[in-house]
Amino acid sequence: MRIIPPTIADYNERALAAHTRRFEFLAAGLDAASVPLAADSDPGAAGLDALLDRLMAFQVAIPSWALGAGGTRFGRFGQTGEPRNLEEKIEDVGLLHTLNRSSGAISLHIPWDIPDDAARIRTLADSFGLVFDAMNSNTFQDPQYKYGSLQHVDKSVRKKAIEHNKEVIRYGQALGSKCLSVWLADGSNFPGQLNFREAFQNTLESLRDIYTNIPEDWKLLLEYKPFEPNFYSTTVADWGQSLLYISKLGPKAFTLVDLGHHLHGTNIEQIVALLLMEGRLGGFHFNDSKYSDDDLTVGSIKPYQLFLIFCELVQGTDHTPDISLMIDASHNVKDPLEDLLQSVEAIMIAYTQALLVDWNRLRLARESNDVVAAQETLQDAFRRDVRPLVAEARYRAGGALDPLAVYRGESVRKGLTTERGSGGRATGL
Ligand SMILES: [Mn+2]
Repeated sequence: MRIIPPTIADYNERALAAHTRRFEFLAAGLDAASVPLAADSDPGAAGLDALLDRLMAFQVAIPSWALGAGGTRFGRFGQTGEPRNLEEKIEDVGLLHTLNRSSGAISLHIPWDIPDDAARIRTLADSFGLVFDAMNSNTFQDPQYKYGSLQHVDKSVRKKAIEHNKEVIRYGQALGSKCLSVWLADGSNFPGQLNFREAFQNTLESLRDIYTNIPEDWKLLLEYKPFEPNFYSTTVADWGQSLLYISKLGPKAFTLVDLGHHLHGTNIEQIVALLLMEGRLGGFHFNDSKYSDDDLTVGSIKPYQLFLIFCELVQGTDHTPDISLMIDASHNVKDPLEDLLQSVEAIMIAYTQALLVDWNRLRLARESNDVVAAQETLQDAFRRDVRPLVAEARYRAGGALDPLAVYRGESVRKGLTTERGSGGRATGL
């Protein structure tokens, strides 16, 4: 199912007058305060236009495993019209991108989404304006990985996991990806089960073997997670451990931060700041959580944390560091495509708010230890309703002023169900 530009234009036309009122009101306020971003933007662009250009250029990758219903340990409630193969997953991401113009990349997971005919898959993705973001390997499902993969005490199991990662790189090269993303379930459930030092050394040796196969213009991203599926120790448990591995690997290795992979109360924005400072932040997995790795819709629980993370991302000399940004969420009770539209919108809002922080005022407040002014400065930006700016950027890029309204108005899920049936199940966990 495709949504064609004239359909979007129809919806936009009906919403335009109300949108223009809201946008012009907000823009007038921004002019008065002068958009802080203007200082280091393209000199030819006015402040507001430069801001909108940044929003239009900003893209978030959609993972191929997020297009069907997720599940819990207790049950899974399937979604009708789920994509039955990689082609249909690409069509779904294409649909999202057509609506919001900010979902222009797809991230594949091997072996769930093997591109048998890479040339054909690339052509299909290209027809939607999609590129291939990070390739994700999987060394946690095969029965041989019961006691770990890259850390395994048996060299033949380590070898199998290494070869799998090399295969994922080859698939990625055929698709034009530039990045291998590694998350390991390796660890232990009980004290005594694992020799921590040997597990680390085995993992490092395995990663080194994989690293020698990383092409020159590629990155290797190493994701960390404190617990689950193992509940006593995890072999890449936190950002310090990830940084330790990648520092030993070389300049093409980077840490990946998944928002759900932290213990309660962890200051994620500080981790982001330090990894950026060291030039070792390579990727991001966006989601939200109340308790742990809940994989809920981005911005649904802790939008202020998301904003503070974007404040770190946009600070410094480079507003758009070359990092891989992806949503990594699971949809148990929502239509996955609606959930993804909400997640991308939340990311765009946090990004816009961060761009609107008065960084000069914040610096002065910090330098004079004016704690109140520092907090006020950040919250001035956070409490601003920037949705008309995000909508305007989407509109200028050819997308829908209100993507969800078009999605629902066009009964997309019903259309997908008619096309694909109601019994299908997308590959994934
Ligand atoms: Mn993740």
